[in-house]
Amino acid sequence: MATKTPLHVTVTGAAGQIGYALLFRIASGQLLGEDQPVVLRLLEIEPAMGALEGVVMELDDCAFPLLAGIEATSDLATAFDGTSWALLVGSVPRKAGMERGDLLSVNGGIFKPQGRAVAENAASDVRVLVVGNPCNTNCLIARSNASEVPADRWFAMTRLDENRAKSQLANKAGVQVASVTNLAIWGNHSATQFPDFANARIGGKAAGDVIPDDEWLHGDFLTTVQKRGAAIIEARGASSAASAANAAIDTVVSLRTATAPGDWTSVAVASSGEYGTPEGLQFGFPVVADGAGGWSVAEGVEHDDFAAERIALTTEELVAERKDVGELGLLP
Ligand code: NAX
Repeated sequence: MATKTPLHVTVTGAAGQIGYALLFRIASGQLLGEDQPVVLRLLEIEPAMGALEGVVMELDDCAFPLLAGIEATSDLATAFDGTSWALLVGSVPRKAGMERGDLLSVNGGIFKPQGRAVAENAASDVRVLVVGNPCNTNCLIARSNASEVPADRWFAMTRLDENRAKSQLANKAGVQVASVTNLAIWGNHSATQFPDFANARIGGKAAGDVIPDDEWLHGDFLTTVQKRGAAIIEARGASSAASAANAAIDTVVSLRTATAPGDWTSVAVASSGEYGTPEGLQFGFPVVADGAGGWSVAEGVEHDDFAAERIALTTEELVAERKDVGELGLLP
């Protein structure tokens, strides 16, 4: 029997498709461990409260031994009260005809107050993972409006891209995906991201030595990973949900447990200027976790001209997004 004090976990957009794939796994212990009871704090907008009620009924019907309570609410203060992990999933996806500025503006309206609500209500050890797109800049908005919460507690999700890239490399090499390590996603979770195949390793060897197909690595591999989200929408008629929920779980587990020696994990963090990245951007880096809640950007990763050009492009996009949301008055 679990004897630990329950930790509160907030999920926003809890009645959405990622929420549906995520909540049951959190309640079963896959997020914080099999000896850690959790209280789920579920945020939705008013029109989705009915659907959320149904999800809560299903959670009840699972009789999860670790689920110590459920709070379903449309009130920000209640949703973030005492929370230790806030998974910000709910956002408004880009619709046909929407310009980037519209998207940033609509979502800024969500993430600015949520940032404040985290600062005012969360537990002192709170960590925040933003999944809702555009996740890097949404995270930047929330973090910038919550200066009481240290910058190193804010994360935006690039792990789905890492997992996609590892799977592509493993399939091409004909090996198990677990043998692919050191796969970093640099920059923005968008089509400009750079999945760094040159520093990836397969069974401990450089990926380029195991897959001696430069044309594929520089071409189809990159575009497949960058456009995987669109390919899933095309095939499924709906965007990635189970794989996104899985990546959110992977991100949290990788941040709270020690990274294997020599390896790293992909997550977008507040840049302190590492690798020449402008300070303060929420930027995808290779990250090493110490197992005690701390993390650092992996040092000494080298890039050739091809990689440097790609990283410059994704950096430019994030700088432009920051400028846009600044002009919209979303950054203090
Ligand atoms: P859904 O549209 O199924 O669910 C979103 C839910 O958020 C809805 O139930 C909606 O009512 C709720 N919501 C909207 N505004 C809210 C607010 N202000 N407060 C609380 N809840 C609110 O989308 P879903 O497929 O679950 O995707 C959620 C987000 O994840 C989207 O922004 C999507 O683009 C993003 N993704 C991010 C990924 C990543 O790797 N970072 C990959 C998957 C996904 O595309």
